[in-house]
Amino acid sequence: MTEPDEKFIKAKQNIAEKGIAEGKGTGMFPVSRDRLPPGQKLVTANWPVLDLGLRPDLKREDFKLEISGAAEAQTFDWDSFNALPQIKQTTDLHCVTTWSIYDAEVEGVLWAEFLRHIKVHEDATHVMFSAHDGYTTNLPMSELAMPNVAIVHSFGGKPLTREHGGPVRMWVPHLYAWKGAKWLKGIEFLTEDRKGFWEVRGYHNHGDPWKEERYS
Ligand SMILES: Nc1nc2c(c(=O)[nH]1)N[C@H]1C(S)=C(S)[C@@H](COP(=O)(O)O)O[C@H]1N2
Ligand SMILES: [Mo]
Repeated sequence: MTEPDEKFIKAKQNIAEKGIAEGKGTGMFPVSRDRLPPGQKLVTANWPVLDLGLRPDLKREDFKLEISGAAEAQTFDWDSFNALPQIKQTTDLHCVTTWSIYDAEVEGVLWAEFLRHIKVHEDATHVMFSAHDGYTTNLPMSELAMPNVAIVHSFGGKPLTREHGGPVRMWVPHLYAWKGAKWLKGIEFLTEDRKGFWEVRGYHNHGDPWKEERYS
C-alpha cells in the first residue's frame, strides 16, 4: 500500500469524535458525546429506582391531581386526566447520582398541552410539584416550556410501576431526574421561586446535566 488507508482513518476518527462507552453483548458500542452528559454512565440493564424509600401504593382509580396557587383551583382524576390529548415519546433520563438511561418510552400529556386545560395566572413564574411521599421539587415556568416535559403514566407501553412513580409522575428529561416528581399529587403555581426537597439540601436549583449543575 502506498497511500494511507483513508477508510480506516475515517472510521477511527469517527470513534474518537463520538467516544466509546461500555455496551451490552460482545462488543462496545459507540455512544455519542453529544448524548451522554459529562460524568454520567450509561445503564443498559434495568432502569434504576431512586427515591426517599417511601413508595406509596396508589391505583389509577384513586388518582387526584390538584392545581393550586397562582392558578384557578382545579382537580383532575384519572378519567379527566386520561381524557386530555396523549403523546408517546422516547427520551433519555439522567440522574445526578451518575446513571443515565437511553430511549425511555413514556406516554402521557405534554406540559404545553396540559397548560391549555388549566388557567394559570399571569404573574405565575415558578411551579412546585408535590408527591404522595412528601417529596417536592421546584421548576421555573421557562424550564417547563422546554420540549418533552410531560406528565406521564406509562413506560415501555405499560402503566408506570409503583417504584417508578405510578400512577402518574412528572417527566423533565432535559434536567436531572430529581426534577421529575414520582407519585404526583399537586401542582402549585408560584409568583416567586421556592426550593423543593433536594434543592434545600444542597442540590442545584436548576440541575442541567450538560452543565453538571449537581450541587449548589
Ligand atoms: N416523589 C418522589 N419523586 C422523585 C424522587 C423521590 O424521592 N420522591 N426521587 C427523584 C430522583 S432523585 C430520581 S433520580 C428519580 C428516579 O426515578 P426512578 O426511581 O423512576 O428511576 O425520581 C425523582 N422523583
Ligand atoms: Mo436522582
